[in-house]
Amino acid sequence: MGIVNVTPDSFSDGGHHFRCDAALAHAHQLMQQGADILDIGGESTRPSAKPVSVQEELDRVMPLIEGLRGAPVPLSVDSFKPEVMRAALAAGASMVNDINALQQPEALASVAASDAAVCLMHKQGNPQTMQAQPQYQDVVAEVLQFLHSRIAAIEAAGIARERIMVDPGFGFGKTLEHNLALLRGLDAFKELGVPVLAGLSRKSMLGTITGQDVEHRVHASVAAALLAVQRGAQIVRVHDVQATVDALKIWQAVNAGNIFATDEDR
Ligand code: 7PM
Repeated sequence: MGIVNVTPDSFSDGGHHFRCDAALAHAHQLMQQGADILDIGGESTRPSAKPVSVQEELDRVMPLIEGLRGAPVPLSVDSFKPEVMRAALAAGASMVNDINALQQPEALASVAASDAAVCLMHKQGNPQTMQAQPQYQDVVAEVLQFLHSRIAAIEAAGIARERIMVDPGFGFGKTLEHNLALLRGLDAFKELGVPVLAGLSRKSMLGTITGQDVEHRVHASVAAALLAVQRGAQIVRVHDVQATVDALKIWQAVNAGNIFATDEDR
């Protein structure tokens, strides 16, 4: 899953039209590099980010979704706002990536009224405060428990299991130790019986470990994506599609000749 952010800090200067053209070109580049899904977002979840109005988010995201209509890969809308979900799905997006895991009733209803897929992500707290003091007794068990209960609620709302994927939400109310425990224990999420998505790309946990700033976390991100896939992630949400695809091709080539690999590994 290739990340396409349409925020003023992602494609700076040049005004709205320039930003949209640049994002569209970026989306095409990611598809060429092998992205199987595009995740299109108009609001930064960065802790210090200013909240964006529904209208502003629509203005950012909709031209891109309309411009990508007919693209050969599914389009995911990265939003927790029901209005943005509905508009994006009506314009051809086929997946919702909601960092709130459809806990807002209107968001749940918006997806239920469509036939779109949905990614349910775990977070502790909200983006403004979540990194202040994350606390868990057993982070893997608690995140699993949350995702279990969200899957149940969402199935009860009439959304078939086949449409659901889950995400432990790396960096969302988690310390470095919590993030590492989740990555180490990612295999456990298979028990949920739906695909697992992992988002580690360029995250601050990688900066903490390597000492690299956000512009220089490509290598760490590729390593993290590969480790996540080895532990059962079916989808990795990444900025650096080419580098990640190359790494995964090597992994797949090695696995293809491994008589001990399970079908799942392939
Ligand atoms: C600042 C802080 C900017 C954090 C951007 C971010 C995920 C996601 C994000 C994830 C799913 C980033 C994050 N992360 N959606 N949206 N899973 N499903 O690094 O891990 O992209 S925003």
